[in-house]
Amino acid sequence: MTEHARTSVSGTEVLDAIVIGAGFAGMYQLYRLRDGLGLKVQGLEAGGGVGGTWYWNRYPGARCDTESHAYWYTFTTDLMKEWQWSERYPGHVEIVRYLNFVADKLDIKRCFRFNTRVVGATYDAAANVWRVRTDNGDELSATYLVTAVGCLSTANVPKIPGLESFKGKWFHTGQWPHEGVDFTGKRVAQIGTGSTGIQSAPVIAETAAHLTVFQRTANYSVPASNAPLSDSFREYVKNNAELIRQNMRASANGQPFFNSDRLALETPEEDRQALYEVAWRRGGLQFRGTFQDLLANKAANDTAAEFIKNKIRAIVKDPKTAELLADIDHPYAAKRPPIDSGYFETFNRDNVSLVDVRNNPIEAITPDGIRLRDGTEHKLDIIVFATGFDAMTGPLLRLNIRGRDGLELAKVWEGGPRNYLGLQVAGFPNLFTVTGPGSPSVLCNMPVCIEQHVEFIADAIAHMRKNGLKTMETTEAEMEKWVAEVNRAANATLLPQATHSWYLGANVPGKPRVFMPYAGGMQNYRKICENVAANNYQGFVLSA
Ligand code: N01
Repeated sequence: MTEHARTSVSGTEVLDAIVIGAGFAGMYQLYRLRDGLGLKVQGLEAGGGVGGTWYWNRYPGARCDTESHAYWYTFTTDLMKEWQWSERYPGHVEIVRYLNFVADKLDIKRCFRFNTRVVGATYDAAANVWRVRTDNGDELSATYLVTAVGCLSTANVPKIPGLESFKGKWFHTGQWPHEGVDFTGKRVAQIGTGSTGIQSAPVIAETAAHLTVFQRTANYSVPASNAPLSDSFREYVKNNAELIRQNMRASANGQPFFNSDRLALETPEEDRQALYEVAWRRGGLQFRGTFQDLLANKAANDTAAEFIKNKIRAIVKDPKTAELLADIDHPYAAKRPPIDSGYFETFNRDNVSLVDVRNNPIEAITPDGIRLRDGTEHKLDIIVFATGFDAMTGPLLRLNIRGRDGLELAKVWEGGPRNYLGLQVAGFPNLFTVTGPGSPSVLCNMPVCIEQHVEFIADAIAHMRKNGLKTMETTEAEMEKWVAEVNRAANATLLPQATHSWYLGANVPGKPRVFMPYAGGMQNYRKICENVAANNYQGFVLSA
């Protein structure tokens, strides 16, 4: 590491950059700034090791929905050739192992302070530095501050009256105990049927005495069809690393496959069903790409929705349970589409039941379990909250960031997130947010959008240093234009029609309803950013 530290007015060392988070984003950002630009960089991480999302999300069945040969770094094909995945979708243990492999390979860990949570960051305009405080009492200063805190790292535990009185144990899937949870012989409740709940229920059911799934909103799911990878596929990946990387970078969702050009509505019914059937058997997120118009046209979407609902009715034996599971009120993939390993089949087990909390909501948690509005009480030993996250804005707002003149990020985002390209907020010079709201992030395969942001930020900082520029900051006007573009892109799809989606912040009571991720496609977003950089970082004010 080259030393570029300078001394601040107060005498404390000023780093070049601070990177918050040691997941996919923070690790790569630290590496790019340290080894690519020769900066003095300090990483700060709340967890006890690298992994980010995967450090915390160790719940039963936690597995990535993106196929393993696309869920890794692609900035160098060397890493792609050195690592071998064991299954079609990587499980959380294997992903953490992979990230440790990369961290060791890049010699990243020594530059991170683990078990260190950032509790405040304030811009000091006179010194042009960010002053960062941690829960260990540390104070650090740096010219550039990069947040790499993930989009789904602030657990949403609903405020249900009586939780503190519960005599059993409760857990949130996103803060899962590292020693695991033993469900053997226990009466378990799972609240939530999003991607997480759909993964965890089948695994919890294997050992619990009884599992009761509390469903507020029924959800689609397509089989993952997970399986061990064959040697020949692994060989294919190794020999085609560059092609896979190019395809991921060129596709709308950062996946190694492209959506079909076929239109559902122009395909005869018999062929359409046959194509859905093939996609169902192949499994995975690719189902969404069966037709081009699925997310743009409601009538087209209805054909996919009906296909999946019929599958649910065919799988689940109890007609009442099947109807409840198939009673889905939003277009397919307007919420993040889950994939599963035996989710609907789980409801055929004798030790699993489904409870509708849409029409009969949870009223309270009692010392012995969960009570519903109609007075029914479910006696429980363990409650699992698979209730999601205060997504995208939550992880940033809890950093307690203040920009120029003490301007609070929370104040600027009172009515919902506003920024430019998902990367910068006016009033917060030299602060960069990797996969912030307003970027493709959660609508894309995360490592792909992370790499693009990390590289953009590193290039921008290199540009500033080369040209003797001290600050980079966007403007109110640029933010306004970008927010309009984010809204335009979302409204061109069916995504906003799922009114209870976390994409809109609707899962957190009181959170502003604003469509947060950029739905214009990763490949288009990449071009926008390339043009911005090529035009002297258009939309950012660079000051000497
Ligand atoms: O969270 P969610 P998640 N009472 O918000 C319900 C990523 N991910 O953790 O829909 C009763 O989707 C809520 O009901 P409703 C992926 O991007 C990735 O499952 O709000 N129920 C919903 O059913 C995903 O989208 C992977 O009506 C309550 C559920 O809890 C994102 O993480 C795996 C409730 C929350 O679903 C989040 O998924 C898993 C209440 N008070 C997740 N509050 C991989 O790729 C909430 N709910 C591996």
